[in-house]
Amino acid sequence: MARILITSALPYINGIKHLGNLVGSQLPADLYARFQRGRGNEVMFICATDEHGTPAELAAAKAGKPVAEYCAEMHEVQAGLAAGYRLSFDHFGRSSSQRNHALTQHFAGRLADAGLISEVSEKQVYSNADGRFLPDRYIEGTCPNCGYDKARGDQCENCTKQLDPTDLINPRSAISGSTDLEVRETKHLFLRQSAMRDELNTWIDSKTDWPILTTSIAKKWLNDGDGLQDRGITRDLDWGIPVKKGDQDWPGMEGKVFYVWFDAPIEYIAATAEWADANGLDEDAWLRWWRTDKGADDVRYVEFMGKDNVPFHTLSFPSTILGSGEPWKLVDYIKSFNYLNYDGGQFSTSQGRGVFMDQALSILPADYWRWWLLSHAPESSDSEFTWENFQASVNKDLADVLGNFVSRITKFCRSKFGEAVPEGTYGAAEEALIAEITPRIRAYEANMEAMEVRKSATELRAIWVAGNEYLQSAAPWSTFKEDPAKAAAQVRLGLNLIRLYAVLSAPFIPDASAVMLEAMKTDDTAWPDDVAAALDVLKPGHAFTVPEVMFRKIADEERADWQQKFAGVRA
Ligand code: B3M
Ligand code: ZN
Repeated sequence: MARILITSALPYINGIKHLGNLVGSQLPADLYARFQRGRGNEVMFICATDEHGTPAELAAAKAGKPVAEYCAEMHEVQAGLAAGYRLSFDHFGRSSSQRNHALTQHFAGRLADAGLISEVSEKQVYSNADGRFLPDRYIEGTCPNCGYDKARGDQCENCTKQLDPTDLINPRSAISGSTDLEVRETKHLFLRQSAMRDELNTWIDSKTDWPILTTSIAKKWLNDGDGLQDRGITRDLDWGIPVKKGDQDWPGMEGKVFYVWFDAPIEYIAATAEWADANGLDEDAWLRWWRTDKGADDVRYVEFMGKDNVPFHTLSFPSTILGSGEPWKLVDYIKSFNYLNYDGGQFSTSQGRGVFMDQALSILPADYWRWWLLSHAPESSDSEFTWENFQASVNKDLADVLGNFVSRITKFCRSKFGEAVPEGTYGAAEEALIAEITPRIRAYEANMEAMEVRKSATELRAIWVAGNEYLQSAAPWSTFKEDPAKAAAQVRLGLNLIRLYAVLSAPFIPDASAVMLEAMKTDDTAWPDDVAAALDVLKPGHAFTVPEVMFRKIADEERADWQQKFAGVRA
């Protein structure tokens, strides 16, 4: 039995996420976690809300709530939606937890003791009207390069020129619009990543099984231009983890907090400690997942994220881990995703464009979305959500193939043999089907193990289709007239196929899998290492029930209605 640690990129606390966010990390991570549990491996599946940084403060201000209260409420909203999509985290933590405070301050202390922290004085823009320092992206003004009047302090989105806030003409606060700004001296801590360049290069070079997309991004940041830069890890914000060296104050850092990207990846570890706390377990229960001197040396650690998060996970977070000088687990494999686009444009949380996690669940159950998103995951390139494609895929794969198969087999058996598996000896046609799906099941396993999401969906769909085609050609309703015994064998195979489909399909469509197991009145979910044996689990006489229709079809009218309803910007 293997031990597999899985983390998904932490969704920012502000706002309900759209389907593009969901398929870009949490959902494929859940697919992999469910598969590995189904194979009998020990899994620790971790995620959390990413609760610090300016976006959290601004969202709370917009909601007219104290930021701590806003984050607590939004954490519950996001946890509820995760449950709605059956995301089977072992723990869904909070980066504002006391565990993360302590661990982040611990790592900062270790990095300081290792001489990897420098103190840098820098000029920052202070807004008197807002009573706060403004991060670069919250300063707007006219671009000196192209004259665009909504250029931001870090970049002009019109001509893409990299900017400093002091480059902007007529700068103003993006929060209040106030021009009452002044440049103030402030001191911040920098992580001396430049000192770790060789160590990071050696570590990245050791990752020979990583996708090219992942290693090329890492190597670019490591070696292009001036190479890996030192990075600010503190901010002048009120909401965040206070800057401390372990449990000691950090002279000169009073009133400052750690930068959100410094503390967020550490929450992967802290959330595992939160899991132990929530389950009344001791420190070793979580350390055995994260410390190679406490039993984590046999753990395989896999991270799931969008490609824009790759630099932080291949450079910044490993810098923190390696720089600490302590034997914390480093990631073994990173699965990163491109973007899901929406009906010819972009999904956008800030602009409220696309279908959001709560809206999707309000029109159809989780399995419909899980199946479509995973079978169209933006793996090697961006992919496109269109309502037509969604309707066609759901109606065909789920309703016409899988749902129809389950319904026809169970209803026909009930009509001729009652609600129990009939006697029957498999013949050539049944052996042929077993021979056809066996290599497909092995290919399905291999693709799931390799986190090839779309290829896995293709194999699973083909296994459903093979059963349907067998049913079509066997036609037990016709066979029954001449040879009821042969029809009985055909139906026994069909009922056993339903159980097998439940086991194989569970990572993709867990609710439908549960319905099929319930109908087959079995809790035998052993993985089909031996396919023939797997198709003989439900013995003659085993009772079953006919399930309700598992998947309804999407009608053209409702698809058109949804297309219209979600065309614009979310209110
Ligand atoms: N919340 C960025 C994002 O949602 C950030 C991920 C943190 S993972 C430690 O894209
Ligand atoms: Zn410009």
